[in-house]
Amino acid sequence: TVQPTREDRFSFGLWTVGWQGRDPFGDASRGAIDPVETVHRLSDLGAYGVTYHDDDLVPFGADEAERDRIVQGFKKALDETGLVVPMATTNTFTHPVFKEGAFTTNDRSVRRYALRKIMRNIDLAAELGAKTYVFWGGREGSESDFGKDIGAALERYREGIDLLAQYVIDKGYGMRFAIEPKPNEPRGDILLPTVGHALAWISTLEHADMVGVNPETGHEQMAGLNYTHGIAQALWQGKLFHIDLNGQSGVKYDQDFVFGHGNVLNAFSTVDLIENGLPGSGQKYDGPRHFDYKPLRTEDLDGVWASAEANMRTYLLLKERALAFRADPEVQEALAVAGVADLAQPTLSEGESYDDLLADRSAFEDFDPEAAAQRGFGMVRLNQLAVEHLLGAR
Ligand code: 3MF
Ligand code: MG
Ligand code: MG
Ligand code: MG
Repeated sequence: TVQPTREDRFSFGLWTVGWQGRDPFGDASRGAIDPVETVHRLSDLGAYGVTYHDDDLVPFGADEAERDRIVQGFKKALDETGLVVPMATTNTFTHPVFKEGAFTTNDRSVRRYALRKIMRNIDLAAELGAKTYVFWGGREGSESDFGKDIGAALERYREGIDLLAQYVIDKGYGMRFAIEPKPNEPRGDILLPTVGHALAWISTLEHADMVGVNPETGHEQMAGLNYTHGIAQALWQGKLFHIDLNGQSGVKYDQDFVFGHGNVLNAFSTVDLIENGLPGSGQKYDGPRHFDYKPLRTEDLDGVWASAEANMRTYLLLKERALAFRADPEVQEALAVAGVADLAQPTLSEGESYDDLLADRSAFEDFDPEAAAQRGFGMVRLNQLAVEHLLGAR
């Protein structure tokens, strides 16, 4: 069935359906949507969660009384619908104060202001029950290789995230952090541009254990990378804390299409990985299926809600196909021919040392590389079976 339910754990950012279509060349093509309406509409469509940036919910610069009024209204909508807030994040990119960065701007006073803005929203996120706090450093970067000391920037990023992690620990909020990599846009180059860069940097943190990643489909594909591989590595390292699903068509601007509208074969392997996990280690992602997309600028408000539904339908259709693919005996046979499960077997036997390997003549002296090179792995057939399942031909 392609009817989304709460058990599917689909979530959307307020900023996704709320995008008014403003782009670098054009004005807004739609009006604003009240977050309270978004909560109700998402609930009606079968989503289970809603996420937000501080400024999506409470406009930047609103006074305390206004903030309080908006938050109470939002909470009431959550209570009425049963929608949850699994994740929250901070806008440290829209206001021009952040034009040179937030955690990593050369201006120390802005770095201090950014930390305060984030701490303020972390308090609210805790109150709303968010378990994951995302950091997308859209303005952390540069257009000039001479205008930024990259080492110092990475230090300041580390200082900031470690400080916030300590804050969350001291407050007992029980939250985890997820860094969202992106190669570029809006900055010419953004720091922590890919999942790999982020994972390497996270390992230097004082509170590395509570920091993972939030990979976005389009962001990895903008760098020409394989999203499924990226989330697989994060999962394998125990760092896949959250995901941003959407569509992207190759190395271009950040398209934020509906999930699957773009590289649909990679979307298929993404859903296969999320739903079936890593077969070798049994590791499986168990967080929200979060969509970070933008309804096309061509759509009216009805089109906005139809596009939200499209993300969930595509996901559920791909899930159906992924289960059928795995259950198909011909696929299982093709997987065996390819030797996919064999890779889970360690290269050395239990207790075997490198001395044993050196003594094993069958591994080298008597090994016939020419004969081994004759093997066909049948990867094209396997891929074709995937395509045929994807197209509903099997
Ligand atoms: C930008 C993004 C961001 C992040 C968000 C945190 C505005 O390309 O993807 O959305 O996802 O800031 O979740
Ligand atoms: Mg994005
Ligand atoms: Mg994107
Ligand atoms: Mg995103």
